[in-house]
Amino acid sequence: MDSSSLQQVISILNKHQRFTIGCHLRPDGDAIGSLLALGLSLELGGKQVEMVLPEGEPQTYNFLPGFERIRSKPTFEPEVVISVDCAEQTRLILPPEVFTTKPLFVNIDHHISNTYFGDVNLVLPEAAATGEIIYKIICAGGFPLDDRIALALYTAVSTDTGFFRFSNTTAETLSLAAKLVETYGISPSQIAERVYEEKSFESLRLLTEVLSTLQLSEDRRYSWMILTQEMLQRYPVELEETENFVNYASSIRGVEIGLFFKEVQPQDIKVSWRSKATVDVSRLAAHFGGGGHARAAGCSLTGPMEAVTKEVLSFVQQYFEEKEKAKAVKDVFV
Ligand SMILES: [Mn+2]
Repeated sequence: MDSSSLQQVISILNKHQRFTIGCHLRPDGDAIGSLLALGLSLELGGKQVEMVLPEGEPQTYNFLPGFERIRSKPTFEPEVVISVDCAEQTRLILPPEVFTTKPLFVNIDHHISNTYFGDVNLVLPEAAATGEIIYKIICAGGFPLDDRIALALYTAVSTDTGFFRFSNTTAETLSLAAKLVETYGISPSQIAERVYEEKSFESLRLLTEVLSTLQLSEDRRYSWMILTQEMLQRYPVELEETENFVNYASSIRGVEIGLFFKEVQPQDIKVSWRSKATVDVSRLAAHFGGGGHARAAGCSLTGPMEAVTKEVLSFVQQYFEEKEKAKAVKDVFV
């Protein structure tokens, strides 16, 4: 645990008055939850805060108190800009004008691939969610915590752990969740229902199309699916609603890597990677300029779907072949 940067962040939050907070492109529950938890806590402590998401907030999280306070444009000049849950500056969706007065730049995140782009960086890859780090800051710094903030934190932590199913779920994660439920009356079933179980009809129809593209490699070690612009035109849904589709590919028994190729714009293919305990997909995604976590990562490639899938799949195939070879060498010598 990086206690010196934790203390540094706390003293910055105490010392300054005006904060602008932003998070990553296409924000998920952890990004929105962390943004709101930190923003509302600072505000409750008497600070001036602007939470900014320029491209329109994902409506999945509109039940969170304070959601209506998120602005699409910044209106003031901050002393401090804080990025939450964002691994690299290019993915931060704050407009450039928030940096005109050269504010102090604070980077709070848990992605192992974080590029330490801030003036101060609090990056804890062992944290299951950035929400967990925000909670640490609030507790260690004695910042206010109320029902609204607790709900934002619970949403951050529960969504980034797949509702406490993923391998990043630790005793610390569960005790944080328990504390929030016990003290602030949060209903885990209500949040799970709202965020996880409630789906649109169109997104389920789209899922049937995506599942019909499901393929399995010859060695049955990796599996993949695709989503084309044409499918999206038939069933127009927010891309965030397709976020969990990739889990079907990785859920196949024996499969070590699941891949999902999404044509988010013509020629712009986003690739989601999921793995089980044996493969660190953040390293494979990094080969294509992406990143993320060991079990969940992403990258983007430009080109037609067919060329992109071919390139990525042959890289994955090669990865497994080299792994086999290395294992064979070890078996001979050990
Ligand atoms: Mn996160």
